[in-house]
Amino acid sequence: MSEAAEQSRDQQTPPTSREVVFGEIRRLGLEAHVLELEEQGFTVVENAVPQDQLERMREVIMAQSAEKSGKDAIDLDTWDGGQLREGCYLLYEDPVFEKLVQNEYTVALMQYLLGRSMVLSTVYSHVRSKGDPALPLHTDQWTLELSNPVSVAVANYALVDYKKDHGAFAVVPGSNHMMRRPAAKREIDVYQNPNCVPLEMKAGSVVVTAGNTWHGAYERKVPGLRLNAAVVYCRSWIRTQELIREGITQEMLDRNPPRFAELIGVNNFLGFGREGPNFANAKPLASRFD
Ligand SMILES: O=C(O)CCC(=O)C(=O)O
Repeated sequence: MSEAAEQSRDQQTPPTSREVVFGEIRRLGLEAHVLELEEQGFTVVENAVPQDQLERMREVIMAQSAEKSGKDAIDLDTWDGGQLREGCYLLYEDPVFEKLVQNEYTVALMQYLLGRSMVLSTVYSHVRSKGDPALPLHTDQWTLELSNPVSVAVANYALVDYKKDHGAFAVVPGSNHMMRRPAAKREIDVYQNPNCVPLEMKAGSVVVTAGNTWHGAYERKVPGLRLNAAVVYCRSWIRTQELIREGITQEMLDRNPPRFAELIGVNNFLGFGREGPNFANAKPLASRFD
């Protein structure tokens, strides 16, 4: 083959997954975050979400939470009326969450952890108010066995400033290496576990956590609300937490880039009916894209 033909063949060859995944990590300057994910099991990216997006997400979550909790209105800074319901199925609540699930920092780190064929599992909000108990340490990998590489990972966006006594995210650095879930009471309780630390981060930051890392949340001890957006991704063969693929509309697909459809899992050939599987749509699962 001539040099030109070889060059042309090379130009036509799609990049491998390794090239795409690490290319994105380098383009976004996330190399140190990848190392941190390996070493600590989590990493924080600051300023991952702009202010206007934060505000819209807070509005939508509070509206859903108030409605489900049977309250007329709830105030972010002053709420002191007890426990409130979570926000969930948020992808279908407002297009602002379509943007969130495609956040380039998160997607780059998630692709590193889960491969490019990963799918979205849930877009959820833990709404913490005064008097809510601490959330015990746990892992998010709900499959029977923990694994490394992981099969599940979560991006927790801080939608307000996080402080320990305001209900901050809690994590045990390095727990990803233990390859087991916390068991004893002293291990599970965020206040009793001596290795558990609060992530005191600014609104707009995201903490990406591997599925085998122990994490939870501290109690909120003051009025007002601690809001997050917990966006979970998993490997394409795992059952998603929310009915993500089932809820998608053509309008949503039309207004987003093709990568969105892949994340939603619409190209996943699993879950077919009488019409049979559509292997043509399963291309993203081919080896160069795993
Ligand atoms: O409320 C929190 O910050 C904890 C969230 C959490 O545990 C999770 O997303 O799995």
